[in-house]
Amino acid sequence: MKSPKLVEVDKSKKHIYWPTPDMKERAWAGTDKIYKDAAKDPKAFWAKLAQDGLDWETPWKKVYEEKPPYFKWFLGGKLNASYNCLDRHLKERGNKAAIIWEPESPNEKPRVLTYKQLHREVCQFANALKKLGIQKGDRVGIYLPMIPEVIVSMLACARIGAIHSVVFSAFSGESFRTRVDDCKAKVVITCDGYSRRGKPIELKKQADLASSAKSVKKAVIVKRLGNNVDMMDGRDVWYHELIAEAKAECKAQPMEANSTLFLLYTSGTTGKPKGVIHDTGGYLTQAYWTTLFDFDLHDNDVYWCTADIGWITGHTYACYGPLSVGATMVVYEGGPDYPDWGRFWSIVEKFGVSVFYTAPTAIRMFKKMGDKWIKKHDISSIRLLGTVGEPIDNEAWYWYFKTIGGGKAPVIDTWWQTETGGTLITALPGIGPFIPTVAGRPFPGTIAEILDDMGKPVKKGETGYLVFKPPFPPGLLRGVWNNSKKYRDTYWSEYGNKTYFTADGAKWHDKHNIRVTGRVDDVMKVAGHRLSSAEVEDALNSHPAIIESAVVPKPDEIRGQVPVAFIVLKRDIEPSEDLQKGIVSAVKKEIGPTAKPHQIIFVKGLPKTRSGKIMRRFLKSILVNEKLGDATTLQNPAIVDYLKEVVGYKKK
Ligand code: 6R9
Repeated sequence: MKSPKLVEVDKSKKHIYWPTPDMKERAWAGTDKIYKDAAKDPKAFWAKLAQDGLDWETPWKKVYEEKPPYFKWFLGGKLNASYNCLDRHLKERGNKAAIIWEPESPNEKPRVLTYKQLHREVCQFANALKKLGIQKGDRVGIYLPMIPEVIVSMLACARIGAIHSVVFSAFSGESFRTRVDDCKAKVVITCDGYSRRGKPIELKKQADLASSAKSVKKAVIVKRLGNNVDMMDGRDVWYHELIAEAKAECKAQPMEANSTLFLLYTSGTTGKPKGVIHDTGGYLTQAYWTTLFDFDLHDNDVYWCTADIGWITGHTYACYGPLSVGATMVVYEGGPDYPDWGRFWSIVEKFGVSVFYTAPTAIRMFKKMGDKWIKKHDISSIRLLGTVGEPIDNEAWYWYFKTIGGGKAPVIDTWWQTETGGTLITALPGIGPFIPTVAGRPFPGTIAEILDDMGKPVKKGETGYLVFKPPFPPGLLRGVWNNSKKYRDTYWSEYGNKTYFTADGAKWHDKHNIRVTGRVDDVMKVAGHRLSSAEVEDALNSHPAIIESAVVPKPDEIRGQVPVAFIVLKRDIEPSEDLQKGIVSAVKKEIGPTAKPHQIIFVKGLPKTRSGKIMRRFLKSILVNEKLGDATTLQNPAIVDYLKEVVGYKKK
């Protein structure tokens, strides 16, 4: 295949690449007529996609309905997500590999599950869950590393109409417990342990914190590491024993399109993570079509999304999306640097990966480690590259395009959020253009706008707030578990209840294409993972030596941003190195390693408004030597000079 062509350099000196004729030809979406047609009647457009892409048990009665800030798609229609990911492929693709699983250790053999085999195991585990008392609508907490059983567990829940809540396995046991408590999970699924960079992690021990929650009746344990674990009588059961005695047929439960498929907890601006609710029909429609269009998947592709299943990217693009289109996907258990920095590229070579989807933080890391790791492997099978998680900078974009893609694979920069369920702004591979740092166009049938403070659309080149207008994308969240106030306040209050607020800044690069500049609230992106100031502050403030704290992001070359903590100690406590270490490890224990403050600055006070709100933006600016805004609204303006001195602020 020929390279995408660099045809123009526009006024902003950005290089603009367009797809080659053969890219256009192979693409599911190859002309921009699709945007025009979709814009004419977005509801009809999505209805056609839902019909063409998915198998429905019962047709819907109404395509779309709005009761702001709530909305529904495909009302009355019934379908099952697990059926759409498995059963319907059996006839034509039964023996095609659904999952190629690569274990952490290169010495351990990969495991391939065909669609038939995956279907069988999902049915067995679904039957087992039923036996354990799980019914339609019940919640199941999943706390597993990247092993096939995590996908089996999700699909088994979906099959019987249970709602899964997956928690990232590198989060602490406390984090898992909080989420299990919030959704009152009846069953939790975890494993004995797993290995990370060759070191054993005893996951069951951490999971026990959640298994002892009042709502939990049973804990299912997958045997992965083979370490000794204490099994609690009457509560803990082995996964393999359940599977061994379960029947291999289990009818998929038809679910109303708007019934909840899963919850995924994510950070917001307030302390407790919120359980984002995703529905079945709308979510799956968007997952299916964005996977097909964005990555232009065909039957001979080997697709690899490197995201962990604990994030939305893992849910949509390492489970529901690729499986609903019948793709072959690689699932890798370990990290990018184990046993060395060539690991990802050895996997690409080994399985002939053709579509590779990762995050800017990983791209920057690979770039830093040097091209020698890449040169050791033949990665010429790659024909398309994806990126997600944060804005990608020019240098990282070019490095990715040239070194990983060999200058022939387009870089598909996909903007989206946990809340949007699937990608919403991206260039499509058969349509383009591909412009470094510019995510691209709103997906066909979705309506994005960029507004100023007053709610007016901004002019080209001006930065504003990215929002979406009705009809809302079918994959958009349907609520926050147990907290409709949070749902309204977070997403539907900035510009009223008919405008979805993303909390991202953005600008129009040209008439169609959007450049997303990043978050505008107190949520940071640490190595692509969302983390709120409030969450880390909560963890800090529970430390006995701390009175109060403020956490702000600082730019970091590799991780994008890292948290820095300003801490006020109790009166009689002196700062010390030991105390610092103790504080860092307390945060790690409470939340997990991503949340670890990179730097701790002990101060005697924090900048506050008259109503007592901490003004984090002052701390942020002081940290990066930025010009400071108006300090007159502060309760304690003198604190600013003091903080400048402590931090070593240079500019005026
Ligand atoms: C999928 C995911 C969402 C936030 C989002 C934005 C940032 C994601 C991006 C991007 C610029 C991209 N973000 N993709 N910014 N360009 N291609 O990352 O979900 O973890 O919920 O984070 O990530 O700030 O608001 P989530």
